[in-house]
Amino acid sequence: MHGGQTALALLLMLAAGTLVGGQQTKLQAIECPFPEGQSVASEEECGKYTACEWTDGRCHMVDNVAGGYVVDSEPEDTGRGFKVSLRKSDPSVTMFGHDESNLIFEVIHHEDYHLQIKIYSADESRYEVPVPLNLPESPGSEPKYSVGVPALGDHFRFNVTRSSTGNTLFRTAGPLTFEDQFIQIHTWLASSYLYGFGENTHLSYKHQFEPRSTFPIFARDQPVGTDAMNEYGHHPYYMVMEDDQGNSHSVLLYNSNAMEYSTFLLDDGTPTLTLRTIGGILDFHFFLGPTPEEVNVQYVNMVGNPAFPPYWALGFHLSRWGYNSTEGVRAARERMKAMNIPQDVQTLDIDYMERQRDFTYDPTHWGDLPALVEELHNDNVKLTIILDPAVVIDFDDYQPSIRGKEADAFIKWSSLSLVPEDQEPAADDYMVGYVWPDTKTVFPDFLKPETQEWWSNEIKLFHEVIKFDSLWIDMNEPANFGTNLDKPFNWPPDKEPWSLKCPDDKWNNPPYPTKMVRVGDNQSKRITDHTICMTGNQTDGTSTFLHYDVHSLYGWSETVATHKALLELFPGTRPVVLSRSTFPGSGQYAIHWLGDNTADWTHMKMSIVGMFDFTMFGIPMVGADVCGFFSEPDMEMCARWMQLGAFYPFSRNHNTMGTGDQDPGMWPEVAEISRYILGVRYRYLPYLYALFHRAHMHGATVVKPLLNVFPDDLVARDVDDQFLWGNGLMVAPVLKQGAVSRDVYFPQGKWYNLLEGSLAATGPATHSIDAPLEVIPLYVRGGVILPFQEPSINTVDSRQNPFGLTVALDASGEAFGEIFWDSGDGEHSMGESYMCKLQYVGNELTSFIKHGEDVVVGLKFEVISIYGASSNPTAITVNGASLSESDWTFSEDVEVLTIRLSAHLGEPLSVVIS
Ligand code: MIG
Repeated sequence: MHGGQTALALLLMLAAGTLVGGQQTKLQAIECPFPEGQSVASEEECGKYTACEWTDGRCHMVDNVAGGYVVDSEPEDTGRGFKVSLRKSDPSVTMFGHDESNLIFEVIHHEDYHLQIKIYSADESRYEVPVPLNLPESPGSEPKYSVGVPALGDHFRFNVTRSSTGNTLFRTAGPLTFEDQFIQIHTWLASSYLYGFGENTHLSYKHQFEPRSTFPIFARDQPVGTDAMNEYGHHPYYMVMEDDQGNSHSVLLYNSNAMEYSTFLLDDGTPTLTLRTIGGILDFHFFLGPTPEEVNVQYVNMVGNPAFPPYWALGFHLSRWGYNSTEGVRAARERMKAMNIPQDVQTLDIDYMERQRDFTYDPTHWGDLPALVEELHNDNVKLTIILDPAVVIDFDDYQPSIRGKEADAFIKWSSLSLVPEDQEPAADDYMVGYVWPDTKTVFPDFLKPETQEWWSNEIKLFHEVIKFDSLWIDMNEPANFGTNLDKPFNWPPDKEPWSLKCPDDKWNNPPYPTKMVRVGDNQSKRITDHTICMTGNQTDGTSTFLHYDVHSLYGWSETVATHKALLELFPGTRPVVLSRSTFPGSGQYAIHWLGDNTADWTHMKMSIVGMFDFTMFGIPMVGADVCGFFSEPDMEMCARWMQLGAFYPFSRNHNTMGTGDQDPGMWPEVAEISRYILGVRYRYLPYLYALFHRAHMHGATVVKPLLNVFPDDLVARDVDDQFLWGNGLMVAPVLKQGAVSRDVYFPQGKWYNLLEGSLAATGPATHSIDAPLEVIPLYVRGGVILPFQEPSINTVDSRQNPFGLTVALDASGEAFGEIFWDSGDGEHSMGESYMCKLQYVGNELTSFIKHGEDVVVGLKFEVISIYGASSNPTAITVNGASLSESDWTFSEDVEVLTIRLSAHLGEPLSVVIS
């Protein structure tokens, strides 16, 4: 803040006044949430809740005067913001009881574009998310916002306003509800351009408001589907584009309890959002951008910039569940090699394990696994293996569990009285469940330092047996089979039925279980379904947590532990941890796949939305199971999916057991298409790598929705069947069965066909584009220089190849780009990396080397293609020397000038065209 100014400068006193009758009528759309869902809505049901009112055939929340809080103090300057006390207006008005009578509303100023608002109990301390955030030590000096609250004695509401435009970013509607296990707040939204929240089964990137749409958030082993479901990760984070200019803000509700959000229109058409959580506090972070890209960067900087993937991880990954033997893997590898399809990573699923126990391999079908690993490594292919978190309760013979028990590494029942009578004595007071192995399991508490050490040690020991390069951590929601049911679906038939059964108490059966109990495969209709009981105790060594609160942090904590373990095992490298469950901050350590999809065209389309969502969440290294996990794709679908998947940042073909092989070598057509399109991917990996460098250093996005690059283009805001790599390469996959063309939207500017160089469109425009099976429409944007390298069968080889530049000129004949290069792995440092800026201005292409000439010794530019070149030059010089006419070709029909040269990357480049 300005010198001398107090933190109260952020405060805008709202005019006194309560809602008048007419306004309240409009708020009838603020529905009263029934634990069983709206299907039970009736006057009688409504009458059970004093916080609800039945009017005109609707059950809605009572108004703010009756149901909310009153401002109970003058604003107090905290130096970093201000706070006011709140008091519940009428203690008899409640949903489920246990209302907090006294709250604190606190505004904390962080950066000029970043403020935090907390609403918490004045009387008791409640759970707050223990995951660290990057917050500045001293605040910015010129906040771009103000926060409005009413004066002492008035009914509490608040709003957040963007100062430059007056746009209202947040403006509470109706009452705030703050009970022990039910917290609810509603806000008007600046527009219906709402994006984000997850991990959910979103059919479109932009959210729907009509009809009302409600999604739960809580980590859950829930495959992809088309209903509104909560899936593996927990990301209560959204963005709104406020106005036609593209001013945007985002909001994180930093809360890890089970929650849900609901989007709907008030009766007057105002887009509105309801947020409900069943624990913790309200802790909001607002980011004011103002562009969507800046919003993204600001958020990602706070939760932690994404990990920098090693170069090889950007290559193609091949995986399946059910190779069933080393021979199965060899057969797939042979198909890849026979067809010359690039591959950098081979992945093994749980079928490599003996009896599906971590840190073992099956001696019968996988007996020569160490030899297979050597074969892969000789081919420069890396190995990823899967680990599940749960370990068997065989405390006599299975060393990892024996050592785990010594370290006291597992989640315990929160009270001895909860330990089931039939629990094996050797399992002490650990919570026992059942997953893939044929005996019961316990669940490591990865929050605990001792558990992290134990895990790291097991990983180290197993690496002495199998020389894996990276780890895939699955089932970390955590998943448990058959919870609350008679027995798990895979329970050994010869054994007495058994399952983990959660007690009937307020944690395992909360009064408001959220919509999650009614969606997806939730057989017991409880929040504990398919996971462990909420009455588990966890600890980070300092505080004790109930699993109820930290459930959604399980995957995050396993990710942190696994990342640490890999760093200890491979010091100075960039660990690759592929995690199914994620939380804000996971992107610093994890890459992510979008879970169990189906070989289905709708799921193929949804994967683009999933990529956009995880870009927002700060986990840009993301992709879906190419060709689908469940069920079998036909040749056409797998070909189309390989084309799309070639542009997922994390590009992996994977499928479930019991289905046919679907690696790209399985169909001659798919093999040919894959060889070609992965060749295009490998060709432009230097560009993708530079984007990941920017993501890691600055929090920039890698895959971008069109709206990130063209925020004032209203059409672009709805486009989620096309995407960009950076701001330069646009991908428009075919997503419909039988289609041999598609409509492509070209935003403002010139767009060239990526590989042919011909002008495809001058936007904004929509064109129908031919796309027979072997074609995926790809474009480069005028104004951009894409570095490339000739492709090879893997990145070890391709990294040795000559470089080239795709120079796509904009309307003024200019283009810009950069190259980032280093060893492709290891701790990232300026000293050991090369960076050059490229520009094409006034018919001259110039490189400006920032650092690292030594890093690119031996690498040369050998070809430069200029798209949009107007005529055949009369002369070209490279670093002062004239080229002979045979060194370039100009194609008049497509206006492409191709120059062959030989110039070291380590020397400044100047190409003058006259
Ligand atoms: O319950 O390890 O999402 O990718 O192939 C299934 C077997 C367990 C779920 C993962 C999937 C993996 C599968 N796993």
